[in-house]
Amino acid sequence: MTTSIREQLHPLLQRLAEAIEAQWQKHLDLEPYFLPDDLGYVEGRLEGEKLIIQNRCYQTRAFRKLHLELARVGNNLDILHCVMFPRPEYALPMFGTDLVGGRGQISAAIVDLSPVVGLPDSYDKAMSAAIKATHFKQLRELPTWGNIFSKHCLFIRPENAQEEDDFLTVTTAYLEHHCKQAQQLQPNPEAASEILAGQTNYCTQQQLNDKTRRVLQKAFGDAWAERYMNTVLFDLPAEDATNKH
Ligand code: 18B
Repeated sequence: MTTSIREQLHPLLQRLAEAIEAQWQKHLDLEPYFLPDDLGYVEGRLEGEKLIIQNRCYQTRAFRKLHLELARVGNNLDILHCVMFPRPEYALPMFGTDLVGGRGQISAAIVDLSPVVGLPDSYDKAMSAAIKATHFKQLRELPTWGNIFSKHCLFIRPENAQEEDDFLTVTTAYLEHHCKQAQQLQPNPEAASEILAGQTNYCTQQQLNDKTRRVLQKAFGDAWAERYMNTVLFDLPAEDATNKH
């Protein structure tokens, strides 16, 4: 039996999940995207605590896959993960966000629109404007694989309710700008191989995140974690032929 974990998660994760879906519904024409049957809802327990994962995916004209994932490890680790994968004909950055926390405290809140073939001017402007009025006390340092992120990448440990609200506001602004741009953009098939190379680099680097991998390995084992990271979290279009638009 599957149970919804959403209501049990840290309130900031619930609010961010709602904000993401609201932006998607408002600006994009969502169509279903099918994950492999066994990967939509997953429960694992190898060492220690139970890990539950809930995935929601869509596709649109410009996006090969919109992925929102909520996960809970035991009673003390809550995770929200979201990545929007543009189709290779669309010269769009990668929207990504990760919120990790539990027991009332978020330890990592990260959001970015990461360039794959440079960041368009409108993104520079919108992201600078969104972040300008904020002040976060605990900025966190990116790991070396994080060289894929833009200079507007926000990576913090929010200290209080105000900072949580500000993170939500910035994330929503980044996302709204991105959805609006995506709706207007015309495809450019000639750029597809360059865009695909940029997306491949993004996914290859994200797969180096040992903190993500370790959580998955502990609950599901090494092989499953590897498959999950490269078919669900950071996959590339070639592995995706069943989801043709
Ligand atoms: N990630 N995160 O998504 N990760 O997926 N995440 C952590 O306080 C999971 C993304 C990012 O400091 C941590 O240190 C699991 C995307 C960065 O070395 C844990 C899943 C982005 C760090 C997890 C998941 C992203 C990080 C440690 C699948 C950015 C810091 C928390 C559901 C767009 C890495 C902490 C470092 C950290 C776990 C970034 C436990 C299991 C899309 C930069």
